[in-house]
Parts: sequence; C-alpha cells; structure tokens
Amino acid sequence: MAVAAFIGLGANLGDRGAALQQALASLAALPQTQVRQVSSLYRSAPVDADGPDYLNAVAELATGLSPTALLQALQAIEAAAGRERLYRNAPRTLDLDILLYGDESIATPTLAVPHPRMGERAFVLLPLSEIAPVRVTPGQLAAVADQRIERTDTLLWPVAGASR
Ligand code: PH2
Ligand code: MG
Ligand code: MG
Repeated sequence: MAVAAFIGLGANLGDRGAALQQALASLAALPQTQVRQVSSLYRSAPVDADGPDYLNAVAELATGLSPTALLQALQAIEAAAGRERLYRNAPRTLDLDILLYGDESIATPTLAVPHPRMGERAFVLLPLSEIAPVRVTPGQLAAVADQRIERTDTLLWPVAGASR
C-alpha cells in the first residue's frame, strides 16, 4: 500500500537549484515510489544555522517503502550530492528530511516523524501549505511570519526528460 510522504528539500552550498532538481529525479527513481507533487522553489534565510541563504521546497511522494527504508534512501541521495556532516545544522549541499509519513507518529533513535521542528519553520510550512493546505494551520503560518522567505519563479518539477 502506498503512503503519502512529504519530504523537505534544502541546500545552501554549491549549485543549490541543481542539487534539488537532481534530488527530485533521484526520489522519482526510487523503487515503489512516485513524486506526486512538488512545491514552488523558495529562497530563505538560515534558521538556527549559518552560511548562505537556502533554497527549499517540499515534495509529496507516494511510496511503498517503509519509513526506515525511505530514510536510508534519502541519506544515500544526500551522500551522492556530497553531503558532509561537519557540525549541527552546518551548511550543506543537500538535506532531505521526512516531514510526514501518512498519519504516522514515529519516534526511534534515528527518526522522528512528524519532523519535530517543522511547525516552527516557514521554509517548511509555506511550501507544504502550497501542496497540502490541510496539513498547515493559519496559526502555524502566523507564528513564522517574521522569518525571511520568498517564493521564486523557478520551475523545479517536472524536470525535462525525467520519467514519472
Ligand atoms: N535546515 C536546517 C536548519 N536551518 N534554514 C533554512 N532556511 N532552510 C533549511 O533547510 C534549514 C535551515 C536544518 O536542516
Ligand atoms: Mg533539515
Ligand atoms: Mg536532515
């Protein structure tokens, strides 16, 4: 049975847009997985982090992968993008986070879903509200209204030539 999983994509080092686009193509190529929707591309100031501005987006997958298998797949895609883990919230070439996995609540040493900090972050809530408005409340949006973020006109998806 396929589950709707929402993935947060972010990058603030290197060719950020290309990294997010390549990540979407890699997600679409995962077994038992389709990319259902992708938000607009957003530019945002780092939150609890340093370095250049981020590019962020949120994608909805339909996946038959378990949460653990999906997490492992995301980490492999991050590694292929040259992700290094230097210190907490260090600037990164690619970050892929499981925001929501169906309606499940998951708390293991390696995975917490819903993502524990998603409700405090405009760079998650704005793109998520675009593709899944019922998953975001007006109160949540109001609470992050002071965070600097802007929607760009760049079309991330569909990538030319990608099979869906
Ligand atoms: N990711 C973080 C910490 N801070 N700030 C922005 N704007 N975008 C991110 O993706 C982001 C962040 C940890 O993963
Ligand atoms: Mg993150
Ligand atoms: Mg992460």
